[in-house]
Amino acid sequence: MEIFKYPNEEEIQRIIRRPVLDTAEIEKKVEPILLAVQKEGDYALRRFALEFDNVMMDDFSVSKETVEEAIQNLDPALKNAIDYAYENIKKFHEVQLKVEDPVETRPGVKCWRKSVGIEKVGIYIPGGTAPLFSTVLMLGIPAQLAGCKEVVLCSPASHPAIYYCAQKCGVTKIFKVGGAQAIAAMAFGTESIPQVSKIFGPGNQFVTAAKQAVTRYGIAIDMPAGPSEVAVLADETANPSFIAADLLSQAEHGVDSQVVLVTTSEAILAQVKAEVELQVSLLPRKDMADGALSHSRLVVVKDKEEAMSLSNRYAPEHLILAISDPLEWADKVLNAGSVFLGHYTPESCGDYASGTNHTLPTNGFAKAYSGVSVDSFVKKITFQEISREGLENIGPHVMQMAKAEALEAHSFAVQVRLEA
Ligand code: HSO
Ligand code: ZN
Repeated sequence: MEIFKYPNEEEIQRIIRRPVLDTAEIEKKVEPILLAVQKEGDYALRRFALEFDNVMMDDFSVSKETVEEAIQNLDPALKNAIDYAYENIKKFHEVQLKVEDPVETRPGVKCWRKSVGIEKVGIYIPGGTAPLFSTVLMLGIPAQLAGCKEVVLCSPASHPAIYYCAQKCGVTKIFKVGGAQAIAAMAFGTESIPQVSKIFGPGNQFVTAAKQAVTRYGIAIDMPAGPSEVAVLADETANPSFIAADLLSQAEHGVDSQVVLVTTSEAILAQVKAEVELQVSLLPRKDMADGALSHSRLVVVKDKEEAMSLSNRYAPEHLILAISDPLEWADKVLNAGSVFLGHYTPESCGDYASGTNHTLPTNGFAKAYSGVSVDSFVKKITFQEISREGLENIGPHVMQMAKAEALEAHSFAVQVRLEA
């Protein structure tokens, strides 16, 4: 953990800097995978399964029976926790469905906007060391609420909880395919995997590069992904062991996780450091957390104003305000994916069950991007209806502007009607 005391501008620049990854090598490896899947479909998927994972795959689709059987074996206590989380996430996201009223901008000129679910979407859930079934809820629930007709899930993992969450969210098809080839399959479609219009979900660098690459083919993605991040802003009222646990809960995601403490108290900084060292030794994912901690930053600044300014410049994916007056400072948050207020609001609750979405902008993208919501699964289509009277009101203005842009046909489209 690197410690900064009352950093100057140059040091602040260093604190807020994200690691710059050289993605050229990865992109070079991903490109032929995309092309192969585009050209050869399922055959390429089988070839890659054999080549990368040493498995012969006949059928990638996970049958309803397999899903049912896996769910039968799911621990009832876990099932219950998932049900509880599902309800909260659904409750929170349902509000996002609100319908806008039509607006009559001028008499006889009526405009309105309607959300329409993206018909076909894809969700990718990585395999690896942690089966992120919670991400199935975070993507599946807004897709379900948005009314997406086809929700395809690709994952190399076959954890029963993934299947249970998929079933609850009404995922329409599940495939046991992973990596860049899974992204390619959903982007181009294969004999067995339907083509989708937008792809969501986390993944390793290959998956991320593949998602980025398929945007060139007109496929949308949720957002540019980077390593997970948390910034904790703490005053002297903070509890060092709570904060240490919060920092570690992000650090355990992976060695590249970004973990930052900004505090107004030198004592808190020292206590958090000691607590982190103690708690990390007890973690099963100690190695991963240690890796993340090796580039983590503990910063002490003069006051909360400075702390907030630093946080806004950093634009963290998650921001925890471990301070006595969090609500007063909440309004001063300008850049963050999701904010956790007070001493009893650990990030883990947002990660799993409080209701908010955990798919959030990283890498400073919180300056301009929002986390996933129902909005991410819809298009907003505008409509307008103009009456004869409306056209008499608006028409002359349109003609004036069209002529000034030297677009006579635009002008004539109004004129021909007014003269009719
Ligand atoms: N903290 C992660 C989400 C997650 N945590 C899933 C646990 N499971 C997003 O940054
Ligand atoms: Zn997490």
